[in-house]
Amino acid sequence: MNHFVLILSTAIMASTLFSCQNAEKSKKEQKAPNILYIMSDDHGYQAVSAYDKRFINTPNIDRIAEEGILFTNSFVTNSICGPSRAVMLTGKYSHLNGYKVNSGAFDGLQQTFPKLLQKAGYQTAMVGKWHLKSNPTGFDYWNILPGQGSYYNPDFIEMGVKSRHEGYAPFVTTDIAIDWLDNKRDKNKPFCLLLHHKAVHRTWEPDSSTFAEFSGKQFPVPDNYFDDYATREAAAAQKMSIREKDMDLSYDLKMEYDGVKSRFKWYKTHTGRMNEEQKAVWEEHYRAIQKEFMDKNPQGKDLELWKYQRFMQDYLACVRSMDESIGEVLKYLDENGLAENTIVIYTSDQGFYLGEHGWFDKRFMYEQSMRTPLMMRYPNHIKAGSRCDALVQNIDYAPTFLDLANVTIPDDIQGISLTPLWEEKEPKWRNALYYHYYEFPNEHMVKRHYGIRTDRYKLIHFYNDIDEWEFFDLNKDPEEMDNRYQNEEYADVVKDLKERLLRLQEQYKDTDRSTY
Ligand code: SGN
Ligand code: CA
Repeated sequence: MNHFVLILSTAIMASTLFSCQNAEKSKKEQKAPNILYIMSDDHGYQAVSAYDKRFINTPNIDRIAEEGILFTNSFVTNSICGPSRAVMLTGKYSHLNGYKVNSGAFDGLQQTFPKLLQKAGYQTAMVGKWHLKSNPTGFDYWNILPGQGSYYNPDFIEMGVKSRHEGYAPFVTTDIAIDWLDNKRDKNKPFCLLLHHKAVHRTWEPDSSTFAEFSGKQFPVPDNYFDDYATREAAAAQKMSIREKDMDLSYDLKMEYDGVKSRFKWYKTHTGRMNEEQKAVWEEHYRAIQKEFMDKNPQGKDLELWKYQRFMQDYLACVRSMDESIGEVLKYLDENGLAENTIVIYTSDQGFYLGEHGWFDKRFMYEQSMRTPLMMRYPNHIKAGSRCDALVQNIDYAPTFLDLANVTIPDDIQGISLTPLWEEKEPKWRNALYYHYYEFPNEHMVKRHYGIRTDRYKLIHFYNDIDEWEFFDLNKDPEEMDNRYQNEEYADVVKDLKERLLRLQEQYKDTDRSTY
């Protein structure tokens, strides 16, 4: 019935044409599709094997891309948790949806895509990490983790009622989602389910099923791990270094037994919610690592490298469990005849540094945190194995979901539907992205900044207690080590980018200079 012409998307310089493939079925002919929107927390694309095979194999997440489309240039507008979630719900930048930093409460009275889908006859549900303080609105069912949530035996708040769930967060979250799909929804209506994981957020407490795989495993160290931040004043001022005390031996890396008593204070942070059996397995695992650490007693650079490996082991172990839990929900769709008419999306609330520039965490407009994984599967509509290089951003998710559900996209939504990227041969597309980060002064001390990114260049202005411009030629300097803002050779390019940046600020209505 359906056949497709696959044209791999290619970013054409000086042009805005992208094409990923053609689809034949018109939206009108379709039965309203279900939407399963899976999102993790802090999952950098470097730890998704569909993007990068150096660190971990993630077969279940990759399956979504293999059977659908992988977006190779996917970005956020403000690389921090709550704000990113608010952008995704509203399709609007932080200055318009009102949620600029991780504090205060999201204004749940405003328009969101779940509300619009609900109005159009969808059953809507939100399960897992929410992190927006106010109670979810626009959902027929919600069952959320309080705040950041816990890895072990997490509490969940089901429609206002809190209870403890035995088990490990990714699996518990998936079980709750499957229970809603199986038993709680109205099966006569299409559904939109937001399945949002707490994993893989700090402080990376792995499930014991992963201990064997990651114990002592060594990973390639990024070339710029020992970055000295020359030419980048704001980068030098951050407090998110693995090498420095920002990454703590006990709090983050769990070295807190025998002989390191002063650090013992964090033991409860990790084990406080565990039952006796979980605690015993955990202690056995970390005591052995600590013994080896104390015998070796690494110092200086050796210690900085040891910290990188220790961090990666726990971070990737959390990725492993989350990937497995995603396999479970995909299997549920397969086994219940839901795979074909359900659009599955995988993304993260933002990217994450895995040692690049010596860092963990996110926030900066540099590549590892401005980017976020994005893939979608929609059998019979998106051809398996498609890739798309167009510049896409998390403001685009809301209009995409509405479009796929054949619901009118309100004019005040700032993003654009991604559907032309696989439905049209030569869709017109944007050629630059706008970014604005606000959370300063705060933990990790990343200064406020805004900027523009094109397919080749990036221009950033750090402001507030600093006035620094940074400019990068991503073709020549993909690691963003060399701020060429003062370089005469690029004077015209910088001038042009500054004009385009102003135009983007006007287009996105971020023009109130009293706020930045
Ligand atoms: C916590 C973390 C930070 C992290 C923020 C924001 N510290 O405060 O490292 O940057 O969350 O993360 S922790 O000690 O509590 O782990 S976000 O993804 O929720 O925005
Ligand atoms: Ca996050």
